[in-house]
Parts: sequence; structure tokens; C-alpha cells
Amino acid sequence: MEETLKKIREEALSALDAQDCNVEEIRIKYLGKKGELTSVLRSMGQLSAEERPKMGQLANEVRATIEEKIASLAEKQKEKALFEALEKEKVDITVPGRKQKLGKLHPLTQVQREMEDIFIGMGFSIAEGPEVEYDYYNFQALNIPENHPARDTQDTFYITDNILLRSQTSPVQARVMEKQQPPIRIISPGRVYRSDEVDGSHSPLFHQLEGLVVDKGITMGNLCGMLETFAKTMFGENTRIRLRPHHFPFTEPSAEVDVSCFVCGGKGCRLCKGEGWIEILGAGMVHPNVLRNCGIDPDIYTGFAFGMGIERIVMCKYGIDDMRLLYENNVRFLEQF
Ligand code: 2U9
Repeated sequence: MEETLKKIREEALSALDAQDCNVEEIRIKYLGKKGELTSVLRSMGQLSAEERPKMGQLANEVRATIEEKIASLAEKQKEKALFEALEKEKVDITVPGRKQKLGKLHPLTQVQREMEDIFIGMGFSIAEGPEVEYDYYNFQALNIPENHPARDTQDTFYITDNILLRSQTSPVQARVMEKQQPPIRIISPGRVYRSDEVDGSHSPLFHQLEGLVVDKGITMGNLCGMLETFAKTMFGENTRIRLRPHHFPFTEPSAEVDVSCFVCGGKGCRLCKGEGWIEILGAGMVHPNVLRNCGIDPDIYTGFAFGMGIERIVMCKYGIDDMRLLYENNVRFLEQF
């Protein structure tokens, strides 16, 4: 039995010495329940009473030696695996990073926000309302008569007889007036819809920013002062404005408003088509009928209103000659702004 135990020790140790040996397999083979050492221990009963303690001690020593070797080998293998993993997963922190492509706001949104900031700076608040609107708020409340061309189905998208896609953001302001007595100082930016064929200067969906001020004693002088401040902040300190008489059903008197060309300063160039002036908005004193329709007494209060297309401002500001470019989502075009 002594020989067998020594042989087991020798064989187990030399198996453990082999490179990349399977430690667990060797443990099971020699020390497992059905292992070689265990079966020797089981046959100890056959030994004499003298031999039994000697062989018992030797068997324990053999077990301890094999267990020690297994433990140290397992530790070494674990270290090796860790080292290999660290080598493989090494990160070179000195390699320059990959540049992340940053998105940006669409030029229409950038300009809308710029305009909003200017008006907020002058004490206006932003008002919003539905894009699917009643015919009443879009037309009737705004003094637009039954036979007005804008009310034709050729010009406006009707959903039912009295519901439509708003063709201007004015209904937002009519709704505010209905709910709130003056002083009112609001702008209403947003999407509007008109049944137009797409071309370089038309789109069935475009954006407007309208404004409304109603209070006691509001005059055309207040309108001009406010417009001049807007134009100078938006287009540069040297910008001048001029008003040309016009007609809108919702304002009286009404005017179309030009700004002096911010490229040539008024001398005439490609942008202003030699005119020296660029038309950017319409404005006027709110028609007494509109004030009355919305529950405001025109004998006590007066107000001014204005409206502009945001696409037009973006196109002037960046010299864009075709409106379709603003809707095509061509990244190479949009990246420029
Ligand atoms: C209320 C009363 C009056 C808003 C106004 C204009 C003049 C105007 C056009 C500019 C280019 C529309 O985008 S465009 O086609 N708008 O010329 N808009 S005054 O007047 C209002 C608004 C609300 C209650």
C-alpha cells in the first residue's frame, strides 16, 4: 500500500507539472469520491492494526501534498488568465478620440428663436394655439368677409365646412383677446397652411410670426418704434424701415413694411434686386371690428398687429434663393447654418 500511495503522489504531481494541465480533472482523478486515493483509503480496513496508522498518516500527507500543489497551480492559472485578459483588453488612452458629429437646429428654428428673443426682450409673451382651427377664428373673427379669396377651398385646406388648417397664426391672437382683457402684448409663431403649389417661393406649409399689442392709447407711432427696434436688432444697427400703405381686412390703416437692404445698405444689389429695400412684413392698427368680435371695446382700447413669414426672413438673412431647400433635409445644405 505504501508503494501505491507514493505512486499516486508521483503520478498526480507529474500530471500537475504538465503545461496547461486540467487541474480539476486531475483533482477528480486522484482526490475525487471515486478517485485513486479515496479507493486506497477505503481498503485500509484490510491492514493490520500496526500498519493502519502509518498508512493513514502517509495517505494524509499524500492528499495534503497534492491539494497544496493543486491550490498553488489554480492560483497561478487564475493570475495567468487575468494577465492575458488585461493584455488583450488594453486601452490606449493616448489614441486621439473619434470626433462626434454634432447636430444643430434647423435654420428656420434658429431664426424663429432669434426673433422670439428680440420680442421677449421688448416685453412680449409667446402665445400658442391649434393648427387645426375653426373657420370662425381663422376668418370671421378677423373681419375676413365671406367672399374673400382666402376663404376659397383653392386657397385654404378645409377639413369640414367649418374646420380648417389655419392659414395664419392670427386665430391664436383672437383666442387670447377673447379670454384676456388688455394690456395684451403677445407674439404667435408657428406653422400655417395654404393650398399653394410648391415652387421656389411657395409651400403649402410655412411658418409665420405674428404679433399683437392692445392697450389704452396704442398708436401707429408705437408700431413704428417697435418695428424699427426689431429691424435694427435683427438686421443691424444701421437698418431703416419704411411703410407703404396697403389693405388687410383685420387692420386699418394697414401697411407693408420694408427694411433697408442689409447687404448694400440701400444702394441696390442682387439681394434687394436693385431696390435698396426688402419687404419683410405686414402690419397695421387692429380693425375695430376685430377688437369688438373678440370682446374688447374699441372705444376704450386700440392696438397694432403685424405678421411676417419666417421662411422669407431666413432666405433674406442667408441669401437663399429657393424655399424648397429649407424642407429637403439635405444635411450638406443644413450644415452651413
Ligand atoms: C389679430 C388682428 C390682426 C396680423 C397681420 C399681417 C399684417 C401680414 C402676412 C405677412 C407675410 C402674412 O406670412 S405672410 O404671408 N401678414 O401682412 N398680419 S397684420 O394681424 C392681426 C393678427 C391678429 C387679432
